[in-house]
Amino acid sequence: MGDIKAEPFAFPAIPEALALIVIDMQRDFVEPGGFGASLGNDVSRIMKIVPDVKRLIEGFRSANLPVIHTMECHKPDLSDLPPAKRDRGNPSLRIGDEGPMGRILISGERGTEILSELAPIDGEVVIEKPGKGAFYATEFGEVLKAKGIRQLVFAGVTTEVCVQTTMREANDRGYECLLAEEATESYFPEFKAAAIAMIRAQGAIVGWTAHVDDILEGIV
Ligand code: TIU
Repeated sequence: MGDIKAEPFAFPAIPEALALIVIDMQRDFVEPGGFGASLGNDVSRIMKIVPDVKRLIEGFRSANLPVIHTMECHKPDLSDLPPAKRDRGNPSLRIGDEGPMGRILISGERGTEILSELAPIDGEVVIEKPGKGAFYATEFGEVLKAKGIRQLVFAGVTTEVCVQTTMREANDRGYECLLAEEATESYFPEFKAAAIAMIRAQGAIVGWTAHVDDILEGIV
């Protein structure tokens, strides 16, 4: 392992410091009847990245590098759901309401699960987060510190909401962040393109971006 071909310049991968962070690949964002659909979004766009996310997960597992999953979800009693979040977006179903896949974005419900194709395996950390960013009100920062992880490769959804929020939180905490372009998606193609452009602008001001093939080639 060494440099990974990336934009705006090569990403200096360090094997003992690198981990894959898979953000919120949950049924609620991908399948009809979930939270993403309740906000009026075309969720079919998201399903198309599943094979690339899967390739990336399998590559990290084969290279014996950590894979950490996150889930956006709330406690059944909604004690970690600020009214400002519940009231937002004028959705047909609000967080905590009963939908076709159980209660929307609630821990333990069917719709809140990670897609079965991308399910965590034994030993992989799963971070349940009430916010868009993975550091807020979670053990994520402590887990990274305990494992000596300082470089984060990001996959998951949505690019400009939970992925970008977490990348920005990580960047400010001193982590080097690399976004896998084909393994992330937005409900809005123009937002994905803008997020990728702004992350790597100004000399990687928030981080790097790279193609999945180049990341997989770089981690062997
Ligand atoms: N709505 C949207 O684009 N995203 C979210 O609400 N959460 C995540 O990005 N996971």
